[in-house]
Amino acid sequence: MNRPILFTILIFLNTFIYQQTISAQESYQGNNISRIPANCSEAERIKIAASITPSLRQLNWQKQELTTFLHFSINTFYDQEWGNGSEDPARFNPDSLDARQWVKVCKDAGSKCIILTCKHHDGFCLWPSKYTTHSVASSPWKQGKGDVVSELANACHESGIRFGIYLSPWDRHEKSYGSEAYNTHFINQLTELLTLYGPIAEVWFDGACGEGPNGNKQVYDWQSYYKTVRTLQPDAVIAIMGPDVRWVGTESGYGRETEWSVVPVELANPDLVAGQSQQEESREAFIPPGDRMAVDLGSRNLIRTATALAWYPSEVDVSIRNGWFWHEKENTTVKNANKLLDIFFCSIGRSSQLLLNIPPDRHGRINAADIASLKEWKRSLDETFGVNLAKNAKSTNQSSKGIRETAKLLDADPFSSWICGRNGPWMLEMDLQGMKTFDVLQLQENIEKGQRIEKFRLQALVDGNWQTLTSGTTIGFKRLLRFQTVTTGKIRLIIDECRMAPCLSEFGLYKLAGS
Ligand code: FUL
Repeated sequence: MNRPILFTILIFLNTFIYQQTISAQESYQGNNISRIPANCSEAERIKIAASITPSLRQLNWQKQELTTFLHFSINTFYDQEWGNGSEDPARFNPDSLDARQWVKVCKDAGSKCIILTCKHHDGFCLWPSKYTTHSVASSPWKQGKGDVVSELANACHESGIRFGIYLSPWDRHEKSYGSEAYNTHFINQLTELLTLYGPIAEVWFDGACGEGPNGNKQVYDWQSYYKTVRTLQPDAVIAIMGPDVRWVGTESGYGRETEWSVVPVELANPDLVAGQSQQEESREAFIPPGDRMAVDLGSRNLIRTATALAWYPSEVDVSIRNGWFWHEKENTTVKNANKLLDIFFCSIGRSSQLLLNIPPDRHGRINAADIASLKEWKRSLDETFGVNLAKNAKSTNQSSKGIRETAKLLDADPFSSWICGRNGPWMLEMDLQGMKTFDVLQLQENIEKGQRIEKFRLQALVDGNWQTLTSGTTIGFKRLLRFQTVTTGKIRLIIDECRMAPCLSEFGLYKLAGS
């Protein structure tokens, strides 16, 4: 063919493909809930499960990987975790509150979103709510003219980090709590937060309530709360007591080894979540062995009896300290970088979002002890994940088409995937183009196509024998596995079980910093 014509055709095709890619992203809708017809066959049921995908807001949330939680309020000044609502606002007086410092610390640690406890269970509001006097407006801080929510929201928007709100449904100060009038009060406060502070990425409704048998019982109007969020901030995910993000079931920082984002729809029922949430101030019940971590939420066996399935991904919340709020005595027991690294592998590396709490102190600043741990943690993460040692790998067991598609596993794009046939097991053999030493495997599925992989293993050719380095069950958005350090030039990934064809999007091999 004449060269200029060929060139023109190529440019046309390129532009066409590029536009297709752009419009595909813009028009992404997701199909995050499906009914399962009665008498559905096993194969149809699996096909339905494999075709459930995140909504756009869930997809954008999942990409964040790390969100930081800031527990800061009147409790900070009372050295307590749960206030009873009788706290005096006069005690709230940080002398050098610096929301920009909070944002810098969180951003430097790799966080993409910050959630602030705008109102904890004691009812004290960090913004001057029109609907109560129990707020910063009654405090000496900035002569009652301050607004912590506004300072943080502005600092977040300024630096391009997303902003989320925690608003406790349980309110131990508000007199209307326990009556229908409280639902109106709650929606009024929610409306203030959703309209006065720019874009909100996440709304965190806590399920905790410690009212004993003689306490006030509030019948929450969840549907109206959700409608308020959807109307005023349609891009925000509603977490925990909400339909978009599921609490993992522990506050230890360690998610499930087998983590399905596709689960029976009943798991999003707020009454069920509330029953499992904190009922007393002590947190001991929320760390192993007393946590609420059912091992299996989405296996074939479990979904066999489900009537509807939903994309409902998990969030792992954990504090960098023992408590959620800042306590001076905990300055010396901040989790160190190694502990945070372990948590990273067992939360983000188990297809969950990590919601890491970093509580500002009484000055209104994040303490040096927390910053030191975070810096060291980030340094070791950057060192570990800086270079994908498989980046030049070439597949050795596929057609030339297969080789091109292997490149999609190495392009750092979690939404481009390796396409393979329907029937397994599936094997990808790769030549690493030289001897490499590594001890971490990273796998990602293209969740725009669903979560499908159920069982996989990684092997290396060592002294002429294929040796299994590690194996696992689910992958989801991201799976990280550590294993004994190995040096090899050839590896293979075998996917033994999968719901329909695998849509693996990323493959990485790394060497742990300092190992
Ligand atoms: C729990 C609350 O009771 C704790 O105080 C904290 O806010 C944690 C994140 O959620 O349910």
